[in-house]
Amino acid sequence: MAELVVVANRLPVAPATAADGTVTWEASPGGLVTALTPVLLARRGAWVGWPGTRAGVEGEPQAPAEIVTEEGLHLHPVELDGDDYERFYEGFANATLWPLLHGLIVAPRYEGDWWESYREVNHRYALAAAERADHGATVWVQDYQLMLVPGILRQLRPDLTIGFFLHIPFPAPEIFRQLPWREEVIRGLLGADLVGFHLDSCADNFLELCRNIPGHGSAHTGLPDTLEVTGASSVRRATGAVTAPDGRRVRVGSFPISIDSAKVIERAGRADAARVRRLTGDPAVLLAGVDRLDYTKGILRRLEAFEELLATGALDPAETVLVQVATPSRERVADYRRLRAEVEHAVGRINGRFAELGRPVIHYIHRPVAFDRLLELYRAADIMLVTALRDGMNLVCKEYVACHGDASGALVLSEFTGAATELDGAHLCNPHDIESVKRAVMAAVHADPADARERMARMHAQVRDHDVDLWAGAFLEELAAAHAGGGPR
Ligand code: ADQ
Repeated sequence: MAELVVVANRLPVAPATAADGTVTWEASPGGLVTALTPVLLARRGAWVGWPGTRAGVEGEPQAPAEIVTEEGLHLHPVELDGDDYERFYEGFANATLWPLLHGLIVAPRYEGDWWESYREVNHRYALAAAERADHGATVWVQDYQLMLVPGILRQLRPDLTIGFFLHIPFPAPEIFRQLPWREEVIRGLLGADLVGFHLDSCADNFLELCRNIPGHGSAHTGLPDTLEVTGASSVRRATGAVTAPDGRRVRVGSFPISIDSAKVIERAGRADAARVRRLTGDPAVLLAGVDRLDYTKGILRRLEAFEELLATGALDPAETVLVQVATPSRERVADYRRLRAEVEHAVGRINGRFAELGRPVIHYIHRPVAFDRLLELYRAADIMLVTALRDGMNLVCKEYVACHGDASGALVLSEFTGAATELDGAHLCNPHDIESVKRAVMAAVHADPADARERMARMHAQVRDHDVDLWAGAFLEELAAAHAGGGPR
């Protein structure tokens, strides 16, 4: 039995099938697992999540009941079959909640059978966590796929300390209130002792929503009591608290996530940036974009801004290259298929207009890329373009900044990313406004070298000093205090 259980949509593993058909489950590294591994090992931890293959689907490897990683982490697969995958994952999580919580960039779909599947699958995750958790254990639930889990767990296991962290934005209450099942989702979240967001603004949106839960009298909710910011650190603590329908005080706070900064800095030191510059034809200006191919990331508008800068001669097509890595994502969801077609159409059009033989102006990669290859690209890029229309935090810009400890490079950053509240040396832009994106790119191109170095050095220090360990530690510490003490300190 575990003292600490992490519940996340995915387990940090992926199946690898050898030539003879044997399947092994290999660790898929990421910031979250890196940060949580030491605490999980120290606290007889367990991780509950979906292994990434659909149960009962021919040709997809089936996970065993438990996977123990090389480091000794105990992983407990939750099964999703083909129907669950379509209705819970692609449907309610990614075609209802994802667009709703990102503020309606595309229209959310409200389908009753997706919601039924979401409830049912959330029960499954909660039961799996309840089975693994020791008496009085801590359970940390991650993200929008599992917003009902804290409430279900609270009913199953009142002895637990339960935390919830949302990795994506939380919108203004009037947007969230569109959701036909809003009361149940809010009640689900209020099963936690602590509900965490990246930003104060998201925590405030949630508090505001809770003050006016439709169908609940104000007697059931409380006003936020304090607005507390600890020290100069960007790891903030409880911004407020609300009273759950069962009378418990639930703390609400903001905890901006980060990356494994030391590891990225160390590996970036070995990255062969010259290789990337050579392969892209040694351009005078190398721009880069690295995103999941998702409509929240603003890739299309970014390409259009680049096209206009080439067309007007602000950027010289003979001297400028953009590398756009767009990782395949949610490819069966209609809005993602449409986006891919639009992005690839734009890449073709722009290369058709401006490329020469052997010299495309855009190098487009639609595949996962090994992390060391990404680091090479980050190291090589003169300007990183992070122009998301909305993004909870955005780790790509933090990875880029971590790679520029020598103070080279520049960051063009959307003001609608969480990271914009922390990386104050970026050239900020409004990604909905193509002129603003163009202005930010040209400001980065023409920046005074001393100013550019000072900006990057400031951002590098921020990311170096605020890593994902600090984030995880701050959340878990606040969670323990919330369980012990109720409302904000
Ligand atoms: P994402 O939307 O996935 O995360 P982001 O924070 O930028 O966005 O993280 C992407 C990660 O994937 C980065 O670590 C990046 O290196 C990696 N990656 C991107 N393309 C890749 C490729 N082709 N090959 C390999 N790796 C690739 C969600 C929220 C964010 C929030 C994070 C963490 O949407 O706002 O910052 O969770 O909370």
